[in-house]
Amino acid sequence: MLKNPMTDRERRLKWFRDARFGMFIHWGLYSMLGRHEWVMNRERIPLKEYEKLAGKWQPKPNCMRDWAKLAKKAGMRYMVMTTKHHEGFCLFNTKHTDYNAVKRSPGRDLVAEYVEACRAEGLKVGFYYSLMDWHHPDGVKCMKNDASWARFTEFTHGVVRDLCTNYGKVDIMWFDGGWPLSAEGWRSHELINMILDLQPDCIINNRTGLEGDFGTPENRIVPEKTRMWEACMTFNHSWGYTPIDTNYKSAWEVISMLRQCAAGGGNLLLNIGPMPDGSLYHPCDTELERVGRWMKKYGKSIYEATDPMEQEWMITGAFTRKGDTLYYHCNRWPGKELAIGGLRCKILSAKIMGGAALKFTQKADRLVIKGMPEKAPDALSTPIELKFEGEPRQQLGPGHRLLSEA
Ligand code: H79
Repeated sequence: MLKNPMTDRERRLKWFRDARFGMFIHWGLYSMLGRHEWVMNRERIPLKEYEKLAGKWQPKPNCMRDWAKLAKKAGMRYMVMTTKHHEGFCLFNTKHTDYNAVKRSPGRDLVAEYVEACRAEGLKVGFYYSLMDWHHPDGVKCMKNDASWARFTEFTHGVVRDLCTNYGKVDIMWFDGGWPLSAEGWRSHELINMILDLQPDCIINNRTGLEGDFGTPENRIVPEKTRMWEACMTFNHSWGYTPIDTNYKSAWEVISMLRQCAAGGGNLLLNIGPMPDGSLYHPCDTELERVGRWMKKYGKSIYEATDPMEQEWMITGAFTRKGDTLYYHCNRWPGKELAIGGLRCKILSAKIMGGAALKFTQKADRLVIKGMPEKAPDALSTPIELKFEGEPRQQLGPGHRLLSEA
């Protein structure tokens, strides 16, 4: 049995529910190869050859400060960094394996530097940890051999204990790679009890084989209705640094993802795979700065507007809601007039968020906002704030979708 009941879960989740936006960092030996974090597996690189990378990594000292500064600027409120990905290389010191950044290269505790950088910017600290391990001699054998299994789970629990003991407060433990064991195999109940003993405020994701504190849809934004969730999304299509994968998301798309997450009451954990030396790269840096400038102006319509409401798909935008207020995030500006169908509640006022009042007509289920500027005040998305008499609802026509799926 877990020591902490649901009520405690809500207490621990409180900051996370309000945080909305976080930075995911995938950084490890694979960053040096630049062909996706699965490169060792996909290219079947022999372990002995791959291990050589562990002697060659020389990131710039404290490069994480730039990540944390960018995260802060973008309006993010927490970070999650790979302390160990599937490759098995630990970015921190631990007595349980010398395949780590302190005992090999760069001879520094990269997790300690990361934690310091997060704290300096006032960001919450998340640790990603891959249970799956392609380096540990028992990482695969543990499936079939009891002695192997015993060693590997001891190793896993020992390393997680180190992470939860040596770096002060840890706000999120983000597990991944449950293969090849089950919750029982990983002794996940015990693992979670240990984490909460050491870190009573920590939240833990749902990838230990147990339900955890929040869901983690990966590379898709699918809200969960009965609990907190966080969509993790890539900037291109890789998590680790992969410069040959150049199809980057734009600020426009990031803002659209943020709106979808907010509308469904969840968070967006947006990934960057820094370069091997720790540098951020183009265009992630500039796109995130654009997102940050937008969030400064319009953040309230994202951070605070997470009340559920069903809505229809529209080409001109989509809603977030806070009580009696709707924010229509207009990301394809229609020109001087904007028409929205299906809103049955009486509208009291309309304005461009932070700007001038707008005129409107409302006849039955057709609302037409008038006198808008010809060009979008903000091409990334201009939220139009609509106040209603009571809680607004949109009556759905055929082909409707949930607000959160729109
Ligand atoms: O850390 C990131 C991924 O490496 C990890 N989770 C995120 C957060 C992840 N591990 N497994 N998976 C995701 C699902 C497996 C996907 C696969 Fe593939 C499809 C493995 C092989 C084919 C993606 C595409 C990875 C390699 C090629």
